[in-house]
Amino acid sequence: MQAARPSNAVDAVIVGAGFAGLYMLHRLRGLGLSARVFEAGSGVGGTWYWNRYPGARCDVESMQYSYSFSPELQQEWQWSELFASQPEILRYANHVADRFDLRRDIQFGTRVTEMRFDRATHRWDIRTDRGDVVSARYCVMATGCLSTARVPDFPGIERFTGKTYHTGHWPHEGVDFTGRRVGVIGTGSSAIQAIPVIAQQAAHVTVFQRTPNFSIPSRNGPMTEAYAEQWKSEYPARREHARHARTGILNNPNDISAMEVSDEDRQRIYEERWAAGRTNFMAAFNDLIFERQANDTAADFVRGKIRETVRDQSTAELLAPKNHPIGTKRICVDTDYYGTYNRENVTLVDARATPVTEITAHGLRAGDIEHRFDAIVFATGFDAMTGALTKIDIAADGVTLRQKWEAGPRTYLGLMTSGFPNMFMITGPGSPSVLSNKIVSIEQHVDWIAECVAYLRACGLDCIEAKQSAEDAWVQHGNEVADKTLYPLANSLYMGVNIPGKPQVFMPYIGGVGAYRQACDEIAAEGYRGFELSAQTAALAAE
Ligand code: N01
Repeated sequence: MQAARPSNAVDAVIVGAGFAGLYMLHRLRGLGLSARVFEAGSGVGGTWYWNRYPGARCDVESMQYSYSFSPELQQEWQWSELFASQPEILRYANHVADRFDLRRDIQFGTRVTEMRFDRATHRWDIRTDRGDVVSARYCVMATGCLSTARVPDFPGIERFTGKTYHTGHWPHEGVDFTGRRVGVIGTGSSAIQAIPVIAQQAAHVTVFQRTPNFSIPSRNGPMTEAYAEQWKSEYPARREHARHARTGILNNPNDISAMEVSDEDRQRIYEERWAAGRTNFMAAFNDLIFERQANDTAADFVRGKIRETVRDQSTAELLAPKNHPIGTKRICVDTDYYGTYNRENVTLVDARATPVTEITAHGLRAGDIEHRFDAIVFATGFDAMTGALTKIDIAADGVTLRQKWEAGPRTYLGLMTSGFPNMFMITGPGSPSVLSNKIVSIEQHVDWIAECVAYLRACGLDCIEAKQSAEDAWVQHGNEVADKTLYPLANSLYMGVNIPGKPQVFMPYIGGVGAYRQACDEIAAEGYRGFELSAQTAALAAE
């Protein structure tokens, strides 16, 4: 690889200008470091830049799904709805980029393609698809957990004469489905938000469902001034509380077992949670993700709600999930998802019994039937957690990250992986990431990385690398914690099951955001236990 010219040397390269990359840039600048951000999109916002499908909004309420690092920002920004829509979240990301003058260090429309670590200089050489060659002491992968959209390898896609869309790569100008026959493949969080909105416009929507998901009504509505003020007046305490909560979300947890209460009380509690809406439903009892019997009570309740809502009972039965405990696949939050199946123009197809086998010129084939469409929406998800990292050709000491992670990702704290010094990951596999309020987890990682870099500089050091032994112990700990829960019982993206050939390991850390933060803080306080810290004097002299 051609070496970077000295003028192309920076202290840090950050890959991605989503919520993680933006805050990382702000923190590194605050330490006096030079940094350059490469972003594939033409704007900031990451997941909220790409996922512009109809109905896209966050399922964590806006007062919680927002940065806490700037008291002025969190006091001044006004959210219009309890759960902000994608356009509003994107406006917020743009506001943050402008407010903190971040754009001047971000190069848009540029994808990092290759990274090589040089042991002699303790620096990374980074190449992009635009021909940039940059040298950086540190690389921060702010690449997102759900940024590599995936369309299954259906034969015949190129033959289709209509339009195809992926929810994670939605056209910026929007799509008008008026009068069109639309096929939607997939029933994950994205589809569950998109289907009710597409159905209001399209002539007909046919949904191909392989695995039904549990979904809870969001009960979204306008943000009242009183509600926002209540949050804002207590922000410091509430944010601190969230940082130590299990999911990084204040969700009104009820610290008793579902089996400790009478049937009537349990039903009443579920009814109250259902009426209140949002993912708080899973905090109704403290053992829903640990004990099958407890979990079954919650799953039965939601199945009952589906049967109550959907008039056609064969459709209701198909929509009622039975092959995984509730919450072990990402619980969905919706606006009128189940009710949408009562519309005349919506049909549900069991893609488990009759799988989609090919795309044809005029639609798709599922079982013996050819369904004809003007447009097909792939709501088929992402190569989650590792896809964005392994897509880049990253190597150190002749070993690529793809080779190292061939049998599944291995990290220390989800922050670094041994053998790849000075490369940090934000919300990487092995950290709570997709199981948490992502902004809480992003801020925690960014702060940890910034403090780590400051520590290295204060000590005259320039290199940090996870020790193999520490990584092995963390991976083992992560597996032990996951095995105590019901999560491994589901074929979920957390296990990599949705990608053919991907090793099936439980990727996120499920020990809880608070416990995880405590572990990270203790490790840092003990001089970065489990990491090898060093200085390359020749390299320092050359700087
Ligand atoms: O993707 P998914 P997503 N034939 O992987 C189906 C976050 N998110 O974009 O389950 C037929 O969940 C697949 O079926 P199966 C959130 O973290 C957040 O919806 O593999 N179907 C599944 O139904 C979420 O977890 C928000 O059997 C096929 C669907 O496609 C993550 O993003 C909103 C198929 C993929 O579902 C991903 O959600 C949206 C095939 N060949 C997303 N291949 C909010 O904050 C795949 N499928 C609200």
